[in-house]
Amino acid sequence: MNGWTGNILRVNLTAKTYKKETFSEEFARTWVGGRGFAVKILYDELKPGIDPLGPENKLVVALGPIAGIPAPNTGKAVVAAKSPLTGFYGDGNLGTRVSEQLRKAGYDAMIIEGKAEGPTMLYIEDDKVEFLPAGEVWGKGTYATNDWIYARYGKGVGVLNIGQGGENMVRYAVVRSLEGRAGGRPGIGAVMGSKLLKAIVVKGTRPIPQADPQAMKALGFGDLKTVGQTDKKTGWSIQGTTAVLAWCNEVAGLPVRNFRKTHHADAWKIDGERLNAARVATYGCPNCTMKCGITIHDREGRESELDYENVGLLGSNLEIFDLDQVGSLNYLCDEYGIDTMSAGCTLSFYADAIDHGIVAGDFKFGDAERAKELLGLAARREGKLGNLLADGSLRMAREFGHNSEAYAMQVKGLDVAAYNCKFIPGQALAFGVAAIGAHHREAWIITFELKNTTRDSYGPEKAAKVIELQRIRGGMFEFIVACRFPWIELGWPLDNYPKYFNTVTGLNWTLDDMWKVADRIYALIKLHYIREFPQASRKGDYPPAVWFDPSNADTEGPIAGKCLDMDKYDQLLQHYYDQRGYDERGIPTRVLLNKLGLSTEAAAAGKYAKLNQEFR
Ligand code: PTT
Ligand code: SF4
Repeated sequence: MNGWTGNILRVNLTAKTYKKETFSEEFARTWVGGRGFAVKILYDELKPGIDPLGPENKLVVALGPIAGIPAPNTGKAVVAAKSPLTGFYGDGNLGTRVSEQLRKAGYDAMIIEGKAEGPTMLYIEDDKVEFLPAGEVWGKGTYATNDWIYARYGKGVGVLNIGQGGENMVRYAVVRSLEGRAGGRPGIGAVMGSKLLKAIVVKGTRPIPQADPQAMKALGFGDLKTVGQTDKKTGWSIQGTTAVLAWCNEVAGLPVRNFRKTHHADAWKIDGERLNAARVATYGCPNCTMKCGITIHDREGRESELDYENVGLLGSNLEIFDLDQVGSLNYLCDEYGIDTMSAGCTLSFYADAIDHGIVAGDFKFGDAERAKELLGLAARREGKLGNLLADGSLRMAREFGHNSEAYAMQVKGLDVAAYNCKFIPGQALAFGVAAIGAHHREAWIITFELKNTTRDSYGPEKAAKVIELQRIRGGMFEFIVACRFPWIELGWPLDNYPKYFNTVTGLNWTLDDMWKVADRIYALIKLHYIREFPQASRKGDYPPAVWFDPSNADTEGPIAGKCLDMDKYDQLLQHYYDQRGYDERGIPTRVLLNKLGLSTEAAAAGKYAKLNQEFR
């Protein structure tokens, strides 16, 4: 089977066993890889209602047909499991050498089951799998763990590891890799921790099967060069993702003070220009010629890599405008292995709740030193406060009561990315209907919306754009598995991706074929959600209530007096459902599921509780 190794590695930590399983060509063409493989495997193999932090949950690491191939930005992998934060399918995409090494070892994915007896590191080299003790680094952060691994195996191996956050099952713990990469925002690191799995190390020595390796080599290396030259011409990686901060501030789309405000006079102190001026090094994922990881020295003199989401949610949203202090908070999140975005939203929610007199506490917006202590409490689950913080903003709000859930900035339990949608309806919809909760990965419509449409329109064109972007960003890039930045930041044509795909697989797919797979994946993630939450209604597809609250509107600036309109959002959501072929509750119809080849799943979905009577 060209383009795929045709194998999945299944490891059972309880029994210390492993086996190589094969998959069919039909499975490969239906789900392709990455997110597609992960959602299908988890949907089929997890019983509904299982504890995400129990041994029944499974961790999937999945790659796609172009992952690890020398071609633009293919050094990525998808990590997935049932999420301890949201309670249904969750995943993330991170830069790692695992992409190339696992495929060279002969696998397109691995499934990790059960729970180890004690802290464990998995070492995979081609057909061999070793279960090694990791007690020496249990309790240590991700940097020390990485160093420990490199000292044993050298820097060429693929590594996925967790810090104290994962070990202590912080619900938003991430998986770390390389020096500055992290992924799996919905708590995939906590799932690793629940299995006492400290690290996975992979080394492969075989060629990745390809239909036309010579053609791919010429195409891939040529395009890597062109992407690098284009990046130099545009200068995108000078500021990387943080270039967007100044713009968000200008258009009143920046999160400030738990998203209460949309811009701030001091935002320039933490923008991309300042970051570039403070740069001490540049890092990137494998197979990338537009490396965007910018590090600075934090307040304590450590190297910390900052992206926009980190600066927006640990900086402006906490009203911390000292770049080196934002660097410190970011460093701690990386060291503990917890998601900077949910950590930022959880801390800002806590400060907001104190500010509103809902709870007593000593944390105020702008207090970077206390924020550092709180991150430590969360990562160690220390005391009542540490445990509350470790469970994330939604659970904290439910504990605090007093309608504070309205300003816990999350959708389906996953905290929103750093775009303040107080008056940006299309991006608010993108958060509302993102497959795994409020992740900007799924549809980043904000620039299109503010540059090409009327800001206060809730028309069908915005729903159409969200679907288009979901197919590309949450779909194609997540199942062929490659970084989307060449396309989004440098305008690298999308047509190149079917070209890479066809060259390695020998197939003849168009972008339309890609969209069909994307729609299938979205429908199955939705079924996973509905299976876990049978009472779910369209209300689950709403962004945080505070964005609809006129009393929360800005009092000055470009959107003074404005906020989202509930009735109009409802219409926009209906446009989205209509265009997707979902019913008015946001459930894919039986007709659509049959069309997507999901009739077996449709039949099974009909069994679940309320769906039984109402599924159409
Ligand atoms: C991603 C999310 C992001 S998205 C950021 S910054 W971004 C945060 N990074 C964190 C971090 O760092 N440390 C930490 N402890 N927590 C962090 N949480 C946040 O995690 C990421 C880049 C970026 S930087 C983005 S947008 C793009 N994301 C891609 C994607 O999702 N898919 C894809 N095919 N290509 C992408 N390219 C870009 O990759 P999650 P990374 Mg991450 C340190 O995974 O769970 O989706 O969360 O992957 O390798 O670090 O690269 O302004
Ligand atoms: Fe990684 Fe950035 Fe390169 Fe994408 S552009 S592959 S995130 S270094």
